[in-house]
Amino acid sequence: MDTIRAIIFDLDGVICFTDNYHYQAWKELADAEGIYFDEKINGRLRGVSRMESLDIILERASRCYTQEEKEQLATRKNESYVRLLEKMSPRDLSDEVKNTLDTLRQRGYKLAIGSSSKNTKKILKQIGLDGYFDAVSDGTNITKSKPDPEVFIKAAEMVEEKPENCLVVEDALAGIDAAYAGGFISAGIGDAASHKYVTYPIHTFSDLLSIDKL
Ligand code: B16
Ligand code: MG
Repeated sequence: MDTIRAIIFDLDGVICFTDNYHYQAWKELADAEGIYFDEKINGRLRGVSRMESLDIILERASRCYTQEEKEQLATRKNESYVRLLEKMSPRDLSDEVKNTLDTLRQRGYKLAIGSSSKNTKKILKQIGLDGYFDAVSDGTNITKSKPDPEVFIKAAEMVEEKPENCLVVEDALAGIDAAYAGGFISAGIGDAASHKYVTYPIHTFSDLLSIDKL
């Protein structure tokens, strides 16, 4: 097996949790448009880009939306979501996550973010991790979102490591698909722990410290 030199973390669902804010913002939009939306459908949006999330929500719509209307809806949702993100603070970063990151850094690993979110830098700032990571690859520097491996490949390039020397940590099935497609070793938490392609299923974030290769 290859040596791990860098760890690439998904953001939402791994480092912090913004699911509920996504839910509130999509729900407000869906209600205004008269489209059925619930928490189960929200679960399908995990790790998926903003426009692909909108397409999932519009599966329940009673009419077709033009591309221009879809872009307006996505903008409206994002404006609500960004307002909700203002509520986040360093209290939204758990001691478990922060202590684990610090220990991995002390062990000499390069630490990077690989997130589909275009709001990654804002979220990192809100939770007090602005400038913490060696590299941030996110929705602003990719053309294809997960399950395409682009976001992780860009992160590996930023830290100057090959995919086989990087561990990807993910909570979304699409994220493990992306890691596998890119030739990365992976650790899966939550839903992602039972993915057939996950290398290391983990129960809680600090379990990373017990992975034999780390
Ligand atoms: P935005 P991750 C993902 O973040 C979220 O899980 C997903 O629900 C969201 O649609 C996506 O970011 C895009 O977010 O609208 O902020 O660009 O899990 O890849 O860190
Ligand atoms: Mg995620």
